[in-house]
Amino acid sequence: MLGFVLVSSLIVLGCAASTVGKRLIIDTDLFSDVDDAGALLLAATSPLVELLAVNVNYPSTYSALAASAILAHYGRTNTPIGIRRPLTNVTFFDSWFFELGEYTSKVAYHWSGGSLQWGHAEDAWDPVALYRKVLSEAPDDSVTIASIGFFDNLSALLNSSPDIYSPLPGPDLIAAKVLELVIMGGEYPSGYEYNFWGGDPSLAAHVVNTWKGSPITFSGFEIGENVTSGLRLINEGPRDDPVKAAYIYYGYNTARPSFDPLTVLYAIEGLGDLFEFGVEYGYNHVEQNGSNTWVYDKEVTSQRFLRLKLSEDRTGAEVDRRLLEATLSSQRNRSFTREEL
Ligand SMILES: *[C@@H]1O[C@H](CO)[C@@H](O)[C@H](O)[C@H]1NC(C)=O
Ligand SMILES: *[C@@H]1O[C@H](CO)[C@@H](O)[C@H](O)[C@H]1NC(C)=O
Ligand SMILES: *[C@@H]1O[C@H](CO)[C@@H](O)[C@H](O)[C@H]1NC(C)=O
Ligand SMILES: *[C@@H]1O[C@H](CO)[C@@H](O)[C@H](O)[C@H]1NC(C)=O
Ligand SMILES: CC(=O)N[C@H]1CO[C@H](CO)[C@@H](O)[C@@H]1O
Repeated sequence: MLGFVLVSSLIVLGCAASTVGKRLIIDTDLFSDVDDAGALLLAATSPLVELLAVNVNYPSTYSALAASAILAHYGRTNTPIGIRRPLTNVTFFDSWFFELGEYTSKVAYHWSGGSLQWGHAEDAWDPVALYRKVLSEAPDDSVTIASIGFFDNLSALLNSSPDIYSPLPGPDLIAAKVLELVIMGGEYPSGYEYNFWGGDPSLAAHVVNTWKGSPITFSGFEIGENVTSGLRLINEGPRDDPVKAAYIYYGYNTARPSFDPLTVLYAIEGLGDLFEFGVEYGYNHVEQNGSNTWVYDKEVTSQRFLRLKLSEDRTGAEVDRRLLEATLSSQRNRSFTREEL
Protein backbone atom coordinates (compact mmCIF):
# COMPACT_ATOMS: atom_id res chain seq x y z
CA MET A 1 0.00 0.00 0.00
CA LEU A 2 2.77 2.39 0.96
CA GLY A 3 4.41 1.49 -2.32
CA PHE A 4 1.24 2.31 -4.19
CA VAL A 5 0.83 5.69 -2.48
CA LEU A 6 4.47 6.53 -3.09
CA VAL A 7 4.15 5.74 -6.75
CA SER A 8 1.04 7.88 -7.13
CA SER A 9 2.73 10.83 -5.42
CA LEU A 10 5.68 10.53 -7.75
CA ILE A 11 3.37 10.54 -10.73
CA VAL A 12 1.71 13.70 -9.39
CA LEU A 13 5.12 15.33 -9.03
CA GLY A 14 6.03 14.18 -12.52
CA CYS A 15 2.84 15.66 -13.95
CA ALA A 16 3.36 18.92 -12.11
CA ALA A 17 6.75 19.16 -13.76
CA SER A 18 5.32 18.26 -17.15
CA THR A 19 2.60 20.89 -17.42
CA VAL A 20 5.17 23.60 -18.04
CA GLY A 21 8.37 23.89 -19.91
CA LYS A 22 10.30 22.85 -22.93
CA ARG A 23 8.90 19.99 -24.98
CA LEU A 24 11.87 17.73 -25.59
CA ILE A 25 12.55 14.45 -27.40
CA ILE A 26 15.94 12.80 -26.92
CA ASP A 27 17.39 10.45 -29.54
CA THR A 28 20.26 8.64 -27.83
CA ASP A 29 22.80 5.87 -28.45
CA LEU A 30 22.82 4.96 -24.75
CA PHE A 31 25.39 2.16 -25.06
CA SER A 32 29.05 2.85 -25.87
CA ASP A 33 29.57 6.05 -23.88
CA VAL A 34 28.20 7.07 -20.54
CA ASP A 35 27.63 10.73 -21.32
CA ASP A 36 24.23 9.77 -22.77
CA ALA A 37 23.26 8.68 -19.25
CA GLY A 38 24.43 12.05 -17.89
CA ALA A 39 22.32 13.78 -20.54
CA LEU A 40 19.27 11.71 -19.57
CA LEU A 41 19.81 12.61 -15.91
CA LEU A 42 19.79 16.33 -16.75
CA ALA A 43 16.71 16.10 -18.97
CA ALA A 44 14.73 13.79 -16.68
CA THR A 45 15.20 15.98 -13.60
CA SER A 46 14.90 19.44 -15.14
CA PRO A 47 11.79 21.32 -14.01
CA LEU A 48 12.02 23.17 -17.34
CA VAL A 49 11.46 20.03 -19.40
CA GLU A 50 8.41 18.16 -20.58
CA LEU A 51 10.18 15.01 -21.74
CA LEU A 52 7.87 13.81 -24.51
CA ALA A 53 9.84 10.73 -25.57
CA VAL A 54 13.21 9.03 -25.55
CA ASN A 55 14.17 7.21 -28.74
CA VAL A 56 17.17 4.91 -28.64
CA ASN A 57 19.14 4.65 -31.87
CA TYR A 58 21.33 1.70 -30.86
CA PRO A 59 19.44 -1.61 -31.06
CA SER A 60 20.60 -3.34 -27.86
CA THR A 61 17.76 -4.49 -25.61
CA TYR A 62 19.84 -3.26 -22.66
CA SER A 63 19.93 0.26 -24.05
CA ALA A 64 16.13 0.48 -24.01
CA LEU A 65 15.88 -1.17 -20.57
CA ALA A 66 18.55 1.13 -19.12
CA ALA A 67 16.73 4.18 -20.49
CA SER A 68 13.54 2.94 -18.83
CA ALA A 69 15.32 2.29 -15.52
CA ILE A 70 16.93 5.74 -15.51
CA LEU A 71 13.73 7.59 -16.39
CA ALA A 72 11.78 5.65 -13.78
CA HIS A 73 14.33 6.41 -11.07
CA TYR A 74 13.77 10.13 -11.61
CA GLY A 75 9.99 9.78 -11.70
CA ARG A 76 9.54 10.03 -15.47
CA THR A 77 7.54 6.82 -15.67
CA ASN A 78 5.17 8.32 -18.24
CA THR A 79 7.83 9.14 -20.82
CA PRO A 80 7.50 6.62 -23.67
CA ILE A 81 10.63 4.92 -25.01
CA GLY A 82 11.28 3.81 -28.58
CA ILE A 83 14.14 1.75 -29.94
CA ARG A 84 15.43 0.92 -33.39
CA ARG A 85 14.80 -2.66 -34.58
CA PRO A 86 15.82 -5.44 -34.98
CA LEU A 87 16.89 -5.80 -31.35
CA THR A 88 19.98 -7.68 -30.20
CA ASN A 89 21.32 -8.61 -26.77
CA VAL A 90 24.76 -7.20 -27.51
CA THR A 91 26.67 -5.52 -24.67
CA PHE A 92 29.50 -3.00 -24.91
CA PHE A 93 33.06 -4.29 -24.78
CA ASP A 94 36.01 -1.88 -24.99
CA SER A 95 38.21 -3.80 -27.42
CA TRP A 96 40.15 -0.61 -28.33
CA PHE A 97 41.71 0.27 -24.97
CA PHE A 98 40.26 -2.28 -22.47
CA GLU A 99 39.83 0.74 -20.26
CA LEU A 100 36.06 1.26 -20.19
CA GLY A 101 33.31 -0.85 -18.67
CA GLU A 102 29.80 -1.87 -19.66
CA TYR A 103 26.91 -0.19 -17.88
CA THR A 104 23.60 -0.57 -19.72
CA SER A 105 22.81 -4.17 -18.71
CA LYS A 106 23.83 -3.52 -15.09
CA VAL A 107 21.78 -0.36 -14.76
CA ALA A 108 18.87 -2.07 -16.51
CA TYR A 109 19.05 -5.03 -14.12
CA HIS A 110 19.72 -3.31 -10.78
CA TRP A 111 17.33 -0.40 -11.38
CA SER A 112 14.81 -2.37 -13.44
CA GLY A 113 11.55 -0.51 -13.77
CA GLY A 114 9.49 2.03 -15.61
CA SER A 115 7.56 1.42 -18.79
CA LEU A 116 9.90 -1.42 -19.90
CA GLN A 117 10.32 -4.19 -17.36
CA TRP A 118 13.47 -6.30 -17.28
CA GLY A 119 13.43 -8.72 -20.23
CA HIS A 120 10.73 -6.79 -22.10
CA ALA A 121 12.59 -4.45 -24.43
CA GLU A 122 10.27 -5.60 -27.22
CA ASP A 123 7.53 -3.57 -25.51
CA ALA A 124 9.34 -0.38 -26.56
CA TRP A 125 7.81 1.74 -29.28
CA ASP A 126 8.83 1.71 -32.90
CA PRO A 127 10.83 4.98 -32.90
CA VAL A 128 9.23 6.38 -36.05
CA ALA A 129 5.70 5.68 -34.78
CA LEU A 130 6.67 7.31 -31.49
CA TYR A 131 8.08 10.40 -33.22
CA ARG A 132 4.96 10.70 -35.37
CA LYS A 133 2.55 10.25 -32.46
CA VAL A 134 4.30 12.68 -30.15
CA LEU A 135 4.90 15.31 -32.85
CA SER A 136 1.32 15.13 -34.12
CA GLU A 137 -0.04 15.68 -30.59
CA ALA A 138 2.20 18.68 -29.85
CA PRO A 139 1.37 22.32 -30.60
CA ASP A 140 2.93 23.71 -33.78
CA ASP A 141 6.61 24.73 -33.63
CA SER A 142 6.96 23.54 -30.05
CA VAL A 143 9.19 20.46 -30.00
CA THR A 144 12.96 20.41 -29.56
CA ILE A 145 14.74 17.23 -30.64
CA ALA A 146 18.17 16.54 -29.14
CA SER A 147 20.07 14.02 -31.27
CA ILE A 148 22.96 12.68 -29.21
CA GLY A 149 23.83 9.53 -31.17
CA PHE A 150 23.20 7.99 -34.56
CA PHE A 151 20.69 9.02 -37.22
CA ASP A 152 18.70 5.89 -38.09
CA ASN A 153 15.49 6.96 -36.41
CA LEU A 154 15.59 10.56 -37.62
CA SER A 155 16.36 9.44 -41.16
CA ALA A 156 13.42 7.05 -41.03
CA LEU A 157 11.22 9.86 -39.67
CA LEU A 158 12.18 11.99 -42.69
CA ASN A 159 11.23 9.08 -44.96
CA SER A 160 7.96 8.38 -43.15
CA SER A 161 4.52 8.50 -44.80
CA PRO A 162 1.07 9.53 -43.56
CA ASP A 163 -0.22 7.10 -40.92
CA ILE A 164 -2.80 6.81 -38.16
CA TYR A 165 -1.09 9.63 -36.25
CA SER A 166 -0.81 12.28 -38.93
CA PRO A 167 -1.80 12.85 -42.57
CA LEU A 168 1.52 14.63 -43.12
CA PRO A 169 4.60 13.00 -44.64
CA GLY A 170 7.74 13.16 -42.45
CA PRO A 171 9.24 16.42 -43.74
CA ASP A 172 5.91 18.30 -43.44
CA LEU A 173 5.27 16.94 -39.95
CA ILE A 174 8.75 18.10 -38.93
CA ALA A 175 8.20 21.54 -40.48
CA ALA A 176 4.89 21.90 -38.62
CA LYS A 177 5.95 20.75 -35.18
CA VAL A 178 9.69 20.98 -34.62
CA LEU A 179 11.04 24.16 -33.05
CA GLU A 180 14.71 23.17 -33.22
CA LEU A 181 16.88 20.15 -33.93
CA VAL A 182 20.00 20.09 -31.78
CA ILE A 183 22.67 17.67 -32.95
CA MET A 184 25.74 16.38 -31.14
CA GLY A 185 27.85 15.36 -34.10
CA GLY A 186 30.56 16.57 -36.44
CA GLU A 187 33.38 19.01 -35.85
CA TYR A 188 33.31 22.74 -36.68
CA PRO A 189 34.13 24.23 -39.04
CA SER A 190 35.10 20.80 -40.39
CA GLY A 191 36.15 17.35 -39.26
CA TYR A 192 35.38 13.67 -38.93
CA GLU A 193 33.45 12.73 -35.80
CA TYR A 194 32.04 9.44 -34.44
CA ASN A 195 28.30 10.19 -34.31
CA PHE A 196 28.46 10.97 -38.05
CA TRP A 197 30.72 8.09 -39.15
CA GLY A 198 30.28 5.45 -36.40
CA GLY A 199 26.79 4.25 -37.36
CA ASP A 200 25.65 4.43 -40.96
CA PRO A 201 27.26 7.71 -42.17
CA SER A 202 24.91 7.96 -45.15
CA LEU A 203 22.03 8.37 -42.67
CA ALA A 204 23.83 11.24 -40.92
CA ALA A 205 24.29 12.81 -44.35
CA HIS A 206 20.62 12.24 -45.17
CA VAL A 207 19.39 13.94 -42.00
CA VAL A 208 21.80 16.88 -41.94
CA ASN A 209 21.75 17.61 -45.67
CA THR A 210 18.00 17.35 -46.22
CA TRP A 211 16.42 18.56 -42.94
CA LYS A 212 14.14 21.55 -43.55
CA GLY A 213 11.47 23.42 -41.67
CA SER A 214 13.29 23.94 -38.36
CA PRO A 215 16.65 25.42 -37.41
CA ILE A 216 19.51 23.05 -36.62
CA THR A 217 22.10 23.80 -33.96
CA PHE A 218 25.27 21.70 -33.97
CA SER A 219 27.25 20.84 -30.89
CA GLY A 220 30.61 19.62 -32.18
CA PHE A 221 33.28 17.25 -30.92
CA GLU A 222 35.57 20.18 -30.16
CA ILE A 223 33.34 21.75 -27.52
CA GLY A 224 32.87 18.58 -25.46
CA GLU A 225 36.15 16.71 -25.77
CA ASN A 226 38.07 18.56 -23.08
CA VAL A 227 35.14 19.52 -20.88
CA THR A 228 35.26 16.65 -18.43
CA SER A 229 32.56 15.83 -15.90
CA GLY A 230 31.13 13.08 -13.73
CA LEU A 231 33.50 13.08 -10.76
CA ARG A 232 31.27 15.07 -8.42
CA LEU A 233 28.35 12.79 -9.27
CA ILE A 234 30.59 9.79 -8.55
CA ASN A 235 32.01 11.19 -5.31
CA GLU A 236 29.06 13.12 -3.88
CA GLY A 237 25.96 11.64 -5.55
CA PRO A 238 23.48 9.45 -3.64
CA ARG A 239 24.44 5.79 -3.27
CA ASP A 240 21.33 4.61 -5.09
CA ASP A 241 21.69 6.81 -8.19
CA PRO A 242 21.73 4.78 -11.45
CA VAL A 243 23.61 7.38 -13.48
CA LYS A 244 26.29 7.66 -10.78
CA ALA A 245 26.60 3.88 -11.00
CA ALA A 246 26.82 4.09 -14.80
CA TYR A 247 29.73 6.56 -14.57
CA ILE A 248 31.48 4.24 -12.09
CA TYR A 249 30.93 1.08 -14.17
CA TYR A 250 31.98 2.83 -17.37
CA GLY A 251 34.93 5.00 -16.47
CA TYR A 252 36.26 3.40 -13.28
CA ASN A 253 36.09 6.63 -11.28
CA THR A 254 37.42 8.93 -13.97
CA ALA A 255 35.83 12.08 -15.40
CA ARG A 256 34.47 11.79 -18.93
CA PRO A 257 34.07 14.18 -21.88
CA SER A 258 30.79 16.09 -21.79
CA PHE A 259 29.51 15.94 -25.38
CA ASP A 260 25.94 14.90 -24.63
CA PRO A 261 25.32 16.72 -21.32
CA LEU A 262 26.42 19.98 -22.99
CA THR A 263 24.15 19.32 -25.96
CA VAL A 264 21.14 18.63 -23.76
CA LEU A 265 21.85 21.68 -21.58
CA TYR A 266 21.73 23.82 -24.72
CA ALA A 267 18.58 22.04 -25.92
CA ILE A 268 16.88 22.80 -22.60
CA GLU A 269 18.13 26.28 -21.79
CA GLY A 270 19.42 27.80 -25.01
CA LEU A 271 22.68 29.79 -25.00
CA GLY A 272 22.48 30.78 -21.32
CA ASP A 273 25.78 31.45 -19.60
CA LEU A 274 27.58 28.53 -21.19
CA PHE A 275 27.29 28.93 -24.96
CA GLU A 276 27.48 31.31 -27.86
CA PHE A 277 27.02 30.70 -31.57
CA GLY A 278 30.26 30.21 -33.48
CA VAL A 279 28.51 31.40 -36.62
CA GLU A 280 24.91 32.31 -37.43
CA TYR A 281 24.81 31.76 -41.16
CA GLY A 282 25.74 29.01 -43.58
CA TYR A 283 25.12 25.32 -43.30
CA ASN A 284 26.72 22.01 -42.49
CA HIS A 285 27.44 19.51 -45.24
CA VAL A 286 28.01 15.84 -44.38
CA GLU A 287 29.78 13.54 -46.88
CA GLN A 288 28.76 9.91 -47.43
CA ASN A 289 31.73 8.84 -45.27
CA GLY A 290 30.57 11.00 -42.34
CA SER A 291 33.11 13.82 -42.62
CA ASN A 292 31.57 17.30 -42.40
CA THR A 293 32.33 20.83 -43.56
CA TRP A 294 30.69 24.13 -42.77
CA VAL A 295 29.66 26.04 -45.91
CA TYR A 296 29.79 29.78 -45.20
CA ASP A 297 26.75 30.78 -47.24
CA LYS A 298 25.35 34.14 -46.06
CA GLU A 299 21.98 33.37 -47.69
CA VAL A 300 21.26 30.53 -45.25
CA THR A 301 20.42 31.45 -41.65
CA SER A 302 18.71 28.31 -40.34
CA GLN A 303 21.85 26.56 -39.04
CA ARG A 304 24.56 27.42 -36.55
CA PHE A 305 27.19 25.71 -34.42
CA LEU A 306 27.98 26.26 -30.75
CA ARG A 307 31.08 27.56 -29.04
CA LEU A 308 31.78 27.65 -25.31
CA LYS A 309 31.57 31.04 -23.61
CA LEU A 310 33.73 30.02 -20.63
CA SER A 311 36.98 28.06 -20.36
CA GLU A 312 36.79 24.28 -20.62
CA ASP A 313 37.64 23.97 -16.91
CA ARG A 314 34.90 26.34 -15.81
CA THR A 315 32.41 24.69 -18.15
CA GLY A 316 33.34 21.26 -16.81
CA ALA A 317 32.86 22.50 -13.23
CA GLU A 318 29.43 23.80 -14.21
CA VAL A 319 28.42 20.48 -15.85
CA ASP A 320 29.62 18.66 -12.73
CA ARG A 321 27.61 20.98 -10.51
CA ARG A 322 24.52 20.49 -12.69
CA LEU A 323 24.78 16.67 -12.72
CA LEU A 324 25.10 16.59 -8.95
CA GLU A 325 22.32 19.13 -8.36
CA ALA A 326 20.07 17.13 -10.72
CA THR A 327 20.38 13.91 -8.75
CA LEU A 328 20.18 15.68 -5.38
CA SER A 329 17.01 17.55 -6.35
CA SER A 330 15.39 14.31 -7.40
CA GLN A 331 16.48 12.67 -4.13
CA ARG A 332 15.08 15.61 -2.12
CA ASN A 333 11.75 15.23 -3.87
CA ARG A 334 11.63 11.52 -3.14
CA SER A 335 12.32 11.95 0.57
CA PHE A 336 9.95 14.92 0.69
CA THR A 337 7.27 12.69 -0.80
CA ARG A 338 7.97 10.07 1.85
CA GLU A 339 7.80 12.61 4.72
CA GLU A 340 4.55 14.02 3.38
CA LEU A 341 2.93 10.62 3.83
C1 LIG B 1 11.26 18.57 -7.41
O1 LIG B 1 10.11 19.26 -7.01
C2 LIG B 1 10.03 20.59 -7.50
C3 LIG B 1 8.81 21.25 -6.88
O2 LIG B 1 7.67 20.49 -7.11
C4 LIG B 1 9.94 20.53 -9.03
O3 LIG B 1 9.91 21.85 -9.56
C5 LIG B 1 11.17 19.81 -9.56
O4 LIG B 1 11.03 19.65 -10.95
C6 LIG B 1 11.30 18.45 -8.93
N1 LIG B 1 12.55 17.85 -9.35
C7 LIG B 1 12.63 16.59 -9.75
C8 LIG B 1 13.97 16.14 -10.13
O5 LIG B 1 11.66 15.85 -9.77
C1 LIG C 1 17.78 -11.60 -25.24
O1 LIG C 1 17.91 -12.46 -24.14
C2 LIG C 1 16.67 -12.83 -23.54
C3 LIG C 1 16.95 -13.59 -22.25
O2 LIG C 1 17.90 -14.59 -22.46
C4 LIG C 1 15.87 -13.65 -24.55
O3 LIG C 1 14.63 -14.00 -23.98
C5 LIG C 1 15.63 -12.77 -25.77
O4 LIG C 1 14.96 -13.50 -26.76
C6 LIG C 1 16.94 -12.24 -26.33
N1 LIG C 1 16.62 -11.23 -27.32
C7 LIG C 1 17.27 -11.13 -28.47
C8 LIG C 1 16.83 -10.04 -29.37
O5 LIG C 1 18.19 -11.87 -28.78
C1 LIG D 1 42.02 18.55 -25.94
O1 LIG D 1 43.21 18.52 -25.22
C2 LIG D 1 44.25 17.77 -25.84
C3 LIG D 1 45.40 17.70 -24.87
O2 LIG D 1 45.75 19.00 -24.43
C4 LIG D 1 44.61 18.43 -27.16
O3 LIG D 1 45.60 17.68 -27.83
C5 LIG D 1 43.35 18.49 -28.04
O4 LIG D 1 43.63 19.18 -29.24
C6 LIG D 1 42.23 19.20 -27.31
N1 LIG D 1 41.02 19.05 -28.11
C7 LIG D 1 40.32 20.07 -28.54
C8 LIG D 1 39.14 19.73 -29.36
O5 LIG D 1 40.61 21.24 -28.30
C1 LIG E 1 35.42 11.72 -46.91
O1 LIG E 1 34.99 12.07 -48.21
C2 LIG E 1 35.40 13.37 -48.62
C3 LIG E 1 34.72 13.68 -49.95
O2 LIG E 1 34.85 12.60 -50.83
C4 LIG E 1 36.91 13.42 -48.68
O3 LIG E 1 37.32 14.71 -49.06
C5 LIG E 1 37.46 13.11 -47.29
O4 LIG E 1 38.86 13.06 -47.32
C6 LIG E 1 36.92 11.79 -46.76
N1 LIG E 1 37.30 11.70 -45.36
C7 LIG E 1 37.71 10.58 -44.78
C8 LIG E 1 38.09 10.67 -43.34
O5 LIG E 1 37.79 9.52 -45.38
C1 LIG F 1 11.64 0.89 -36.02
C2 LIG F 1 12.88 1.20 -36.76
O1 LIG F 1 13.91 0.65 -36.50
N1 LIG F 1 12.75 2.12 -37.71
C3 LIG F 1 13.81 2.51 -38.60
C4 LIG F 1 14.98 3.13 -37.86
O2 LIG F 1 15.98 3.41 -38.77
C5 LIG F 1 16.41 2.34 -39.60
C6 LIG F 1 17.47 2.85 -40.52
O3 LIG F 1 16.96 3.92 -41.27
C7 LIG F 1 15.26 1.76 -40.42
O4 LIG F 1 15.72 0.68 -41.19
C8 LIG F 1 14.21 1.34 -39.47
O5 LIG F 1 13.10 0.87 -40.20
